[in-house]
Amino acid sequence: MLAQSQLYPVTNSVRTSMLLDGMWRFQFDPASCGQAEGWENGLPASISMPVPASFSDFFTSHKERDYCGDFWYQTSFYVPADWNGSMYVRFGSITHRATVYCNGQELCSHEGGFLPVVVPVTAAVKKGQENVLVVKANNELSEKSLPCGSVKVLSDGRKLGKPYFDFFNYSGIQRSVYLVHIPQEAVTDFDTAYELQGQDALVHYSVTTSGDHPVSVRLLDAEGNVAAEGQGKTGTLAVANAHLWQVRNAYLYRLVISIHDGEKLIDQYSAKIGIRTVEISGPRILVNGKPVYLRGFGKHEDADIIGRGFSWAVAKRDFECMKWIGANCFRTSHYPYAEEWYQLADEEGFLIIDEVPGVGMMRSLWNFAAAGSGSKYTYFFETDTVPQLKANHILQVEEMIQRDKNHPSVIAWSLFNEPETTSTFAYDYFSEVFAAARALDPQKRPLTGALEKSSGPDTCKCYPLCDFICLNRYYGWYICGGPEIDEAIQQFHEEMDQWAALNLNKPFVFTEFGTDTLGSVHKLPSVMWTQEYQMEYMELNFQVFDSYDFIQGEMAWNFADFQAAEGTMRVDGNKKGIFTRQRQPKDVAFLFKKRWEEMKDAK
Ligand code: GCB
Repeated sequence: MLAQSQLYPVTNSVRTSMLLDGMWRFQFDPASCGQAEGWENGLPASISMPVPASFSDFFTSHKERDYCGDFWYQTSFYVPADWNGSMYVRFGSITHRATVYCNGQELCSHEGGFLPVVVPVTAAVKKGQENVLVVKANNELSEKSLPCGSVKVLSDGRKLGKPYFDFFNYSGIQRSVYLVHIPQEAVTDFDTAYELQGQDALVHYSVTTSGDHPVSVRLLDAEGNVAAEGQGKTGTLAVANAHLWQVRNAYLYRLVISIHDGEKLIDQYSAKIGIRTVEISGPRILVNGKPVYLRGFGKHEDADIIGRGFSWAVAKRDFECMKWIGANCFRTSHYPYAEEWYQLADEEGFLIIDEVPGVGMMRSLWNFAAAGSGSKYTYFFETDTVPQLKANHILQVEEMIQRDKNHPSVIAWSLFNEPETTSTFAYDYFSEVFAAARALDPQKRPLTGALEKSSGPDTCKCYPLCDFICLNRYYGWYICGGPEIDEAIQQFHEEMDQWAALNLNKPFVFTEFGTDTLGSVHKLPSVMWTQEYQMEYMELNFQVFDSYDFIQGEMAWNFADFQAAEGTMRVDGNKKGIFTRQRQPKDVAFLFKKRWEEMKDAK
């Protein structure tokens, strides 16, 4: 059980949430001297910095864009004199770790850059006055933290982050920040699980509060009419003629949870929920008992100027593009996204494979290429740092499930992306991570993880842990690209035939396949990097997907071009987008649109 409530902030008659987004103050601290010099009381030489956003792409020098080390943020907020409940500041995330101070007082530290940081401030604030909020953050990568990487120290002493993953190490306060005031006795958590019975549904619920006063719940339909009511912290609501949350046809109820003292309302919290079930049955993924074929993307939180910062505008455009192309799902590769993405997916009926930042668990700066080609590497799970890495991994799984468990859009948890999986060390490590996740989800959603090329049918020790199997495969790109593409497809079939021979009776989903493609380059006959090659590659991949009944999903890599670390393998970022970074379609987008629109929900 996490110490702080992860509930998304709301405002109602008893709760207030104030958005603290805007222009904050900011200062780099390359010598890590801020603490010794008392910066928690106020930054001595700060510049302005928008929140939420990654700091990198505002700058015009390499040193600042690629900054690695400690950096500080500061803002101030006013606390009304009549606030007598509990107060906390809730950051959607701070990348990758942070210590937070209020009026100079150190209040909490948090590890991990993609999940909320909830800071109780009740004892530190001055009511009826301005209060100073300071954050000391750090974006160094290591083999103990998620995602994994290392730090290189250059001869001038400057640190440089060396990600073991293929996305830019964007950092900062990248999601919204709220000041929240809640009653002393409050709802701190809730969860639901669903059972369908013909036209009706049972909603099993459980509520946690910080006190003993009685709890009541009401389920409102989309028009605000009461669909069911219940008393007590746990119970079951019987919903007659339940309106189900369906794939691309969402219906949301509102669960209203109240704590009363006699007639007096002590606290109230409400959230939208969707009634739906998810299960794996043989080689099928079932939503509400019906098979669904996953059509979609691996994405990134990534856009011009704001980097990994959340923007409603970017999210809106992405959903419109995904709807236009006929997609029904996406994976939050390679970290949990801002909560607003899930809220939109709940509304639009998109399915999400929610991924923990368990990426880079191979010791290679270009492990995406090493992975793609199946080259060998040293075992990652055999070192001294593993116990700490595992503790971090499990904590982030816990925080992710706690945060996202009530979203109907979330249909599965992905617990890794492309780690080393061929050693018994890897199996032992992931057995513990999977066991932790299984114990946490009240809806018992399927667990999985994305496997790279060296995790093959004959080598991978970890696929038995997965309820459905996700493969990242680049036959025709990292393997036998260009003139050898026919050879690549033959090898692809050989691998799939080996998987088929194992008779696993589980669904397989391709969570990555793709080619880097420059939106401006055409050539006939095609060559790698052209739009024509991306089309040919996809057509051949589709033939493979259509040849095996147990393949139950295709999620192209990537939805859009995105920024990555510089190097000879990347042309100003990864260009495998089906859309450009500005969210305009490449030619191949029309191929996907035709294929996906002609597909029924199930294959
Ligand atoms: C992968 C990784 C992904 C990379 C991709 C690529 O296997 O999971 O993070 O971006 O390959 O484009 O190489």
